[in-house]
Order: sequence, then structure tokens, then C-alpha cells
Amino acid sequence: MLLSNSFIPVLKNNPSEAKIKSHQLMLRVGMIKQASAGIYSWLPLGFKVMKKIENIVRQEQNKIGAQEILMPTIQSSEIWKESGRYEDYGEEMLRITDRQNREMLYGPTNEEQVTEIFRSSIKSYKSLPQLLYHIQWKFRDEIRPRFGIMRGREFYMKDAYSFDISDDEALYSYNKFFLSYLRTFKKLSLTAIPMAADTGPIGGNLSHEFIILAETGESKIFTDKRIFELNSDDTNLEKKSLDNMRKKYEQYYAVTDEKFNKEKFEKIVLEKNRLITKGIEVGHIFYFGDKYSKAMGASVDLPGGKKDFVKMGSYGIGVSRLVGAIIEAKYDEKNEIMKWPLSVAPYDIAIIPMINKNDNSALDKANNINEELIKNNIDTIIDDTDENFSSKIKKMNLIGAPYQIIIGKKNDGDLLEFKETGGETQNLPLNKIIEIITKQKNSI
Ligand code: 5CA
Repeated sequence: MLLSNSFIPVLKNNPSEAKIKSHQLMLRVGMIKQASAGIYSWLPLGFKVMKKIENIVRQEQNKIGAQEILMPTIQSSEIWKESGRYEDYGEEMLRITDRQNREMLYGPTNEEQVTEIFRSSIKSYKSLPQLLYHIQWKFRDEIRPRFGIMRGREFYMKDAYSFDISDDEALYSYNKFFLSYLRTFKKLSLTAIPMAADTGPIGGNLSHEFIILAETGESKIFTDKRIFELNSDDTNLEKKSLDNMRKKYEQYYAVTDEKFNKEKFEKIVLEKNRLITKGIEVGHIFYFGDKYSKAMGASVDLPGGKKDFVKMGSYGIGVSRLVGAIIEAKYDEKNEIMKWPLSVAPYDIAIIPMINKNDNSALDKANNINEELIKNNIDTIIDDTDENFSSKIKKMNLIGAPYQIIIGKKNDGDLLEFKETGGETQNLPLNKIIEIITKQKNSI
């Protein structure tokens, strides 16, 4: 992609309305544009990153056998009246009346809609378990939308729902999502820690928030820091193995503030292991048994002939919030350098030629390199503008392709100035550069 043809409206300075670094960077490099309070348009750079995150989330959902569907954004109030949440949800729900005077709403979440779909088709335990998910826009009329897309009113969420025959089987589904979340966040190059959490308006009594550490996060956490040493790269989906995996995490005290108990914390966790800090909630999973299936009559025939209500859980990931969360984790604000993880980077590499008047040799060389990189499935952006060299570097450091090739004054040899964004320059031939990037991409 040529920078001169792209829609990447970069600002010279940080916009004053943005209070945290992810919001600053997203406005600065034109990833998003506010439409109204808490509602944003996604411009090419931001949209590209969000779509890559969405695809990683999707792949990991598919790996545990969840099936993708797409439910509408607008729902009927009828199903919410059945579950009893139409009144409970309060002012966060955006209520709409259609031309026939029917009460509709813009979905803040989809437990009711998916239970309605399930109950009309699945009648027997033989069809269980079912794991369904979709990736869709949600609307919550947050009283204080802030920090850009971090706490928006309209936001993009992956939400999944599980249906099982018994508590025991339902916990097996819960654990599958638990593992898939650890794997998803790892692929995004984030360390997200599961913390026992409150269930809020979703309901139920078992819940974990997946939190990444960040000073600007809105969640307060209390934890044994040894939990950060754990790693779950397992692909084993057997029940026993998943049970052990969750137990491994649950051996350490790790809770959000609603679940915090000072006495217990101080009794269980040695002082040297205590960590009280803040984080960003990027995912949240819930087990709530028959809360919705009972209220909405979603039951199945059991082996002996009796019927029972299905046991359900729901599992959310904030796909749009993750764009901001990755910036919070990776942006070096002081030096104004962003380096996106390769798995979600808007471009793999930036080519920055120093263009002199009356001399096209650097740009010609950039174009040749570009062709070769594209042939090797490497996604590029070339700064082909005639801006001065240092502003070009500054701009590319903000756009954040993880690698850069700089074509300076001396550009006649085979060796290229290559670096990881923000890192040390190395002089390497193009084929070596291609090899390095391809190897990295294949390891994702
Ligand atoms: N139905 C359940 C799980 S499917 C649910 O709605 N859970 S939730 O309320 O915790 O939301 C899931 C995820 O969406 C959160 O972990 C968070 O990452 C993201 N999220 C929630 N509210 C917002 C918001 N206002 N702006 C951006 N992301 C949000």
C-alpha cells in the first residue's frame, strides 16, 4: 500500500480530548473517528487491526467446536419480558419503538435471543452439547462512555453460549472456553489472567474475568502474583485435562474488587506474593445453569423419558476493546513508538525511502523491494511521500508495522537497513529479511 493513496489521517500532535494512550494513538493515526458520544467509525487502519483480532478469536472458538451464527442487533422486547430482564436492565438498554408500535431494543447481549433459537429446534439430550457464538455489535447506553472504544456505547463483541444436559457437562463447556480464552489472548501477544468475578446482570454464581494489567484499566484486582508464571498452551480438550488446567489457575488467589475479602487475601497470600493493581477486562465468562432456560422454557428430553431445563453459560470477548488493550500493553508513549504484534499488525513491514528531489532511485528501490515482499505474502506500506525523512520515521513509528526497511542516501548495495520497529538496525539482504518475517508469521 502506498501511503500517498491511503486513508490514514495522521495528526501532528496528541488530541487533547484523549486521556489514555490507546485513545490518543487511535485518534492520532486515524484508526477511529468519533460519530457521537461512545460511538465510532472505524477507519482503514483501525478496521484492519480489529478484523485481524476478530479472526484470531474466531479460529480459537472453532477449535473448541463452537459453531458460528449471526444474530441481529435489534431484538424484540418479548423475549426479554420472558426472562424478566426487560425491566431489570434499566437505562443501559436502548429501547426503540417500530412503526407498528412494537417495543424493540438494540441488543446489549444475547442470552435471550440464543435461548429462543435453541428452544425452537433442540428437543433431545442427544443433540447436546451445543456451543454457539457470534461476533456482533452491541449497544449499552453507558452513563459514562470514556477512553474511546475502551468503554463505548456501541462496541463489537464475540459472545458464545453453551447448552448442556447437566451441571457437570456444563462445567466441561465452561472449561473449554476458559482454555480457549488463554490461547486467544496469547495469540494476541497479551497476558490475560482469569480472575474470579461477580456475575452482575448476566446472573449465575461462577464467573471469571480475563484481565490484562494496565494502570489505566477500570478493574481493580487482588492477586497472588505467581499466577502470572502459569502458561496454558495445551490443546488437550479432554475433560480431566481441562479440569486440571482450571485448578492450576484456581490454586492462586485472584479476584476482582467485588469478590475481594481482605482477611482471606492476607491469610492465604504471603505478603511478598501480594499484588494489588488495575487491569483491563478483555473477556468475561459466566455459568448460570437454568436461569434463562427455565424462565424461557428451553428443555430437552432426558435418557429416562423425563424432561429438564438445559444448563447454560455465556462467554464474552470485547473484540473492539482489545484493539485499545493491545495499544495499552504495547505502545511506548514516551518515545512515540507502537509495535503491533505481528498477528494483528495493520501491515507487516514499513518501507521508508529517503526521497531526494530529482532522484527517484530510493523510491524505485522501495518499489522493487515491495514487489518482492508482496510475492512472499508480506503486507507492506511504503511512504512514497516527499515529506522530510524524520517526519516519515515518526509517522511510521506511530502506525506501528512491526518491521521497517529504511532506504537512506547510500542505497546501492544488496544490504538493507532493517529493524524491528523501535529496535536496533541490522544490515541484511532482502532474502534474509523475507525469511525472518515468514518464519515469524508461520509461528503464529
Ligand atoms: N453475555 C455476556 C458474555 S457473552 C456479557 O455480555 N458479558 S460482559 O458484559 O462482560 O461483556 C463481555 C465483554 O465485552 C467484556 O469482557 C468487555 O471486554 C466487553 N465490553 C463490555 N462492555 C463494553 C463497553 N462498554 N465497551 C467496550 N467493550 C465492552
